[in-house]
Amino acid sequence: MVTFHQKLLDQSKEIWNTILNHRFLRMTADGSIPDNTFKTWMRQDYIFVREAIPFIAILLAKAPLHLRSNFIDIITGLNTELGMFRKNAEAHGVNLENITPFPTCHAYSQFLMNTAYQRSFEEGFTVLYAAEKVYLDSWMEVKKNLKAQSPWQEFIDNWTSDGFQQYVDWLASTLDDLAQGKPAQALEKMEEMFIITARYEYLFWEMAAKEEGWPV
Ligand code: MP5
Repeated sequence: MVTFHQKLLDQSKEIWNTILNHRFLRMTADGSIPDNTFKTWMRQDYIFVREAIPFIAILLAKAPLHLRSNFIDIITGLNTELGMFRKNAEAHGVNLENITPFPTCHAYSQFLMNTAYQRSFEEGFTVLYAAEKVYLDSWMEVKKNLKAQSPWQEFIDNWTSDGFQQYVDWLASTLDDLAQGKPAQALEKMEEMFIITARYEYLFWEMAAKEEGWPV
């Protein structure tokens, strides 16, 4: 039988392929990415990771008891990751003070908050799985096609580490457990959240590649 997370991945194959072929990832792998483009991503993702902490905290409040300590660990991990961003920002002369989210980063962060507050724990968990799985697969794609050591190596290593892979595997199997026995209508909502998240992930690479900004 196909597991629930596998079904989600099968349903979004086309979106996934489009994400993995994104020029941001290709240019990062072959070393042709302009510094400013990568730094744009760095600033925006710093905001995203920072805003992911309250998203996880709200999910923690809704989480079944046996998942609480996992959620505490996720928050700690995000906090550590912010330190990695600050360290690399300093090394590359990127200012992380007074940065504001671009439209896509803003909308995606708002979507996280709205999901955590308004939707079921299972739907929120689906969003978390989708976001992490995209990052694992995206950075794996970069690693696979890497031409030489990258100036952005620490980011590549972060989301391709054994620890991160194990975390994403855990998310997948926990999602399968959560989906077990749920009515079709609840599963459909989870499927919808998965696709919306994957689409936001595509937009996030696009935002960085075109250095989006606000038109006015
Ligand atoms: C992640 C991220 C992965 N950092 N940014 C986006 C836009 N999507 C997913 O999350 P984490 O918590 O950094 O592993």
